[in-house]
Amino acid sequence: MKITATAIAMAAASMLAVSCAKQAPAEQGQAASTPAENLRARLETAAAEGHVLFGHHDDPVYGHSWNGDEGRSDVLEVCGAYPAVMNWDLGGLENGDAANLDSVPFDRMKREILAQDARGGVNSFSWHLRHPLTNVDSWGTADTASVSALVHTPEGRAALEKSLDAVADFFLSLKNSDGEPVAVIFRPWHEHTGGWFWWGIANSSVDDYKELWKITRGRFDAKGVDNVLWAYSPDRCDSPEKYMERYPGDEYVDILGADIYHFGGVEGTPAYFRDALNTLGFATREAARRGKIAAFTETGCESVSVPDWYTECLLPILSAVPVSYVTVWRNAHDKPQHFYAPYAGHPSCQSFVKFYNNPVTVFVK
Ligand code: BMA
Repeated sequence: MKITATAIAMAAASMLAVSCAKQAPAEQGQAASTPAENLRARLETAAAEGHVLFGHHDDPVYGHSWNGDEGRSDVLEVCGAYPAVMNWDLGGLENGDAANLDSVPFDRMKREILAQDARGGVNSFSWHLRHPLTNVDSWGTADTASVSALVHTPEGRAALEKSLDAVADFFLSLKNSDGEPVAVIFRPWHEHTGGWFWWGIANSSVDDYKELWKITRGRFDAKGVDNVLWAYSPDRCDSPEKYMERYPGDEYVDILGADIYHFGGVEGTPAYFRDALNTLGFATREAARRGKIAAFTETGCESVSVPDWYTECLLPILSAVPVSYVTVWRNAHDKPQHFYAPYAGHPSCQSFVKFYNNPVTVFVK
């Protein structure tokens, strides 16, 4: 039988009930679990049982050859189920834009987040934000003091906090039909070990990067945001020291992840395996040592150009490292080669259906 996220959620809920029942009377008086703690338990259960939730960026709002339709998803059209994780990007929210940097209207995004939550799925967020002071986009790396200006000057700090408040308020506004907060994963300041974002290695000292995280987390905590799990997601790293170099600390992070893409087609396969297994090895070992969750936070092979990529490349990696979820990037509607999940009719559909049917992977109906 195909494992669904709903089944895992039910198992996790019953596990929580058992552990609560075993608590000593003094402990029973403690506050109930937060939404984030419940999501953490679900992800831990998935990994402990050898399951990996499959995720796709912007899955139900556009696909390879459609945009803005309702009830569609390239993944659904290929395998009959939705991804268990949907990733969204908040870039633009900090400026009060009505749509994000890829033109996804935030009101539609919010509707789909709640629908994903209602079907037992999980929502995760990246943030390609504009610089709070200079308004350059995430890829604007000319200013090497771009992080320092935010964490060390009063104007920078105020601008940063304004941007953070927009995201914190968005998360606080996510309520299900019973009025309960919807738990989500937030993955700010991602791929910082690369040099392509203004918070990356070329634009931030180690200490300033950590400070950025601490301010971010502090601002959310001050607003009482308790429905967020925090994910740390470097790009590929060649040593455990590099992986942990800019880790802000256990009190700020719940999920240790890695963003690693398959480049260079078939010839790039050995490098993809090497980098993914190495970096996810660092992530999973550190996560186990620190009582954290591990995840393959972003991956993919553009155009799924390697035959049977899902069964020949991704599945062996997911079977080798105990990650709780994996997310592949988006199927752009306006860039014909820019897609990471197959769409109906693509040659990799058969491999994707095998990937879907494998007992390791989790989707939602
Ligand atoms: C990149 C590409 C861009 C997109 C950006 C932010 O990887 O997909 O087209 O604008 O992510 O989502």
